[in-house]
Formats: sequence, C-alpha cells, structure tokens
Amino acid sequence: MLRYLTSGESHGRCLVAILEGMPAGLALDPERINQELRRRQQGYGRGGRMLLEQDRVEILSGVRRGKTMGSPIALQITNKDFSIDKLPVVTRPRPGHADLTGALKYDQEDVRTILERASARETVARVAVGAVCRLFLEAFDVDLLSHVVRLGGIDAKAPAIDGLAGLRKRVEGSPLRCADALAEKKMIKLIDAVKAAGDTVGGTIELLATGVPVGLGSHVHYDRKLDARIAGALMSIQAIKAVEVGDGVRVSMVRGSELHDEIYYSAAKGFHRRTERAGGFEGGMTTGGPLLFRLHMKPLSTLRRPLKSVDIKTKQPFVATVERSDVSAVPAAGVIAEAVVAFELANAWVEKFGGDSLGEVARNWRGYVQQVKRF
Ligand code: EPS
Repeated sequence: MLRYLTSGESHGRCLVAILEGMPAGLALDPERINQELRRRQQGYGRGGRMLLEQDRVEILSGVRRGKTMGSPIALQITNKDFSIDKLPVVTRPRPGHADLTGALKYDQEDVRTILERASARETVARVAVGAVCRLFLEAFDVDLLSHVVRLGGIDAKAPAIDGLAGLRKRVEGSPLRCADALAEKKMIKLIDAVKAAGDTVGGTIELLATGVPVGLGSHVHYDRKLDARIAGALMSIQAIKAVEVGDGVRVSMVRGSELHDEIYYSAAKGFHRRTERAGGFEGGMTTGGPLLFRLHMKPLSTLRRPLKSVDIKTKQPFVATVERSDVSAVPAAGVIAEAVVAFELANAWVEKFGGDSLGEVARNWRGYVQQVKRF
C-alpha cells in the first residue's frame, strides 16, 4: 500500500510531503518533479503569487544515489512568500471559501488560521507526490494527460486525436491547456473580461490515462472500487464540485442499448470494445481501456468584486475587497488532477502486483499480463 501526508500553509515556511510504500529501485530525478511543479504554476488567468514563486523540490530522504530505497520519501518545497506571522488578522470570511465554516469549527477568531491551510497552495505538495508516482507508472508505460474542455460557458471541440502523444503536442505549451485553439482564444478573452470585472471563472477538465491493464481495483468491496477512490481523490482538490467517469451525467439520459460498450473478440486484439463510454471502469475495476474523468471546477472564491459577507468580530455586513488572486486556475487544476490520479493508480498497482522492489513489481505485472493473454 502507498500512503502520503502533506503539511504546510500557503504563506508558511514550506510545503512538505511524505510518501510511504514506494518500492525500491525507482530512478528519481528531482528535475522531473520540478517539471510537474512548473506545469502546475502555468496557465492564463493566474495571479501575482505565481510570478513570485518558483516551486522547486528538495528530496530530504528515501533516495540514495538517485534511486528510491523503499523507505519513506520526504519532499520539501520552500515558499518564497514566507510571511505567515506578519500577515494581518482576518475577520472577514469570503463566501465559498473554507473561512467561516472553518473558523466556527476550529474556534478561531482569526480566519487566517483556516485559509492558510485551505488554500490551493497545498496542492504543490500533492503534485510533488504525484510526480514520483508518475515516474513509477512510466516504468510500466502508463501515461496521463489533462486538458481543459470548458471555461465559463465556452466549450472546446473534442479533438480528433488518436492517443495521448498527439493531444500532448496540442495541450502542453498552450496557455490554457486547451486543444481547441479557436475556443481557447475565446476563453482568453473571457478571462480578460472577467478579470476587468474583478470576478473569477471556473471550468471543466478532461483527464485521460492510457496503458492501465484490466483488473486494477475490485468489485468485491466498496472501498476497493477504483473509480470511486479516484473520484473521491479528485473531489478533494480545492474548488472541484463534480466528477464524471466516462459518459458521466449523460448515462441517466440514454437507453442501455445506447450506452454500454459492446464486447468483441479477435485473436489479434483479444477481448476489446469499440466504444469507451464507461470511462475504462466496470464493477469498480479497470477494463484495460483508456480511463476518462471529467472534473468541474467552481470559480475561485477570492474575488475583487464585492460579495456580501459579515465580519465575524463586529457581526456587521461588509463588502470584501481583496488584492491578489487568480482569475482562473483551471489549467493548474488539471495538472493537480493528473498528480492525484497518478497516486491512486500507483497505489492500486502496488496492491495488485505487490513487491518491495521495482523489479519484483515488474515481474508480477508481466506474469499477470501473460495470464490475461492466455485466457
Ligand atoms: C496558490 C497560491 C495562492 C493563490 C491560490 C493558489 O497564493 P496567494 O493566496 O498568496 O495569492 O494564488 O490560492 C487560492 C486559489 C485560494 O483559494 O487560496 C497556489 O500556489 O496554487
């Protein structure tokens, strides 16, 4: 089993993660982690903080001579904006943020105690963990990619691209991680307009994973269903309000005959489907097809345009004015989603194939792939 903890506040000294259970022998180049951290910082619509920070990881333990040791891996990313003790007391909770609810629950008169940890800056640590898991999955040719398919009311056309390599070319380097250049232009215009209005805007991200074999997760018990585990992990990303697997909400609107992926067999391909509407899951197990998730992100709750709220000390209404925020962090949420899915897949992989070293896991995986082929 893999597990991890994150620690750290938005304006604290640093963000920290400990990943436990990663098999020994995986080559771990810190630059690959830094690459993922950089991807998380990108995206049109982000605010001033991303100009300030240059997130870089320090690997504190669990790695010797560039390879994992099988021991817990401690990762640390230092905040340039380490100002938590100097920042003023906050008594004005933002609608939509954890501010008021957290202050009531934790009995805090200073909302800062809550918002510092609730901030999406915590995802720096999750992306670092996900980057390690991604390297592990790469050893088995598993690939993951997210792209933005909606921003505000603007939909991107589904790209007619076969495989993740083609999609990656279109998405990486695009300012909104969007494969539809025409829609992206409109999205950028929308972000500019929303920014001028002091407002924020959300969007939808599609996430794909390929190379996942049949049979990760299990139908036998609710907490082993991998689609549910991944959906839960995606829902835990700040500002995500809905997650779809495969055709998602559409399944309630069509007939069974229009939905289910029919099964075929040929000597060359073995068992296969010609459609992938199930998103790569049946019975909580991976089918061997590509995984598809869609995540819906709400507009961020730090906005310059005033929303009605009440000061928790004076109990007087006020209209908030906030200086620094992102107008949209939808592309970044996609990168974070890749990281959390990478962790869940790596965890399911270690559960299924076991092993304390990368070689042992690989041996078990190869044996299983042969077993499925013989079926
Ligand atoms: C973030 C850092 C934050 C925000 C954003 C995400 O920096 P700061 O609060 O100093 O401007 O840009 O945080 C939120 C969206 C939030 O709700 O707190 C980051 O590193 O991703």
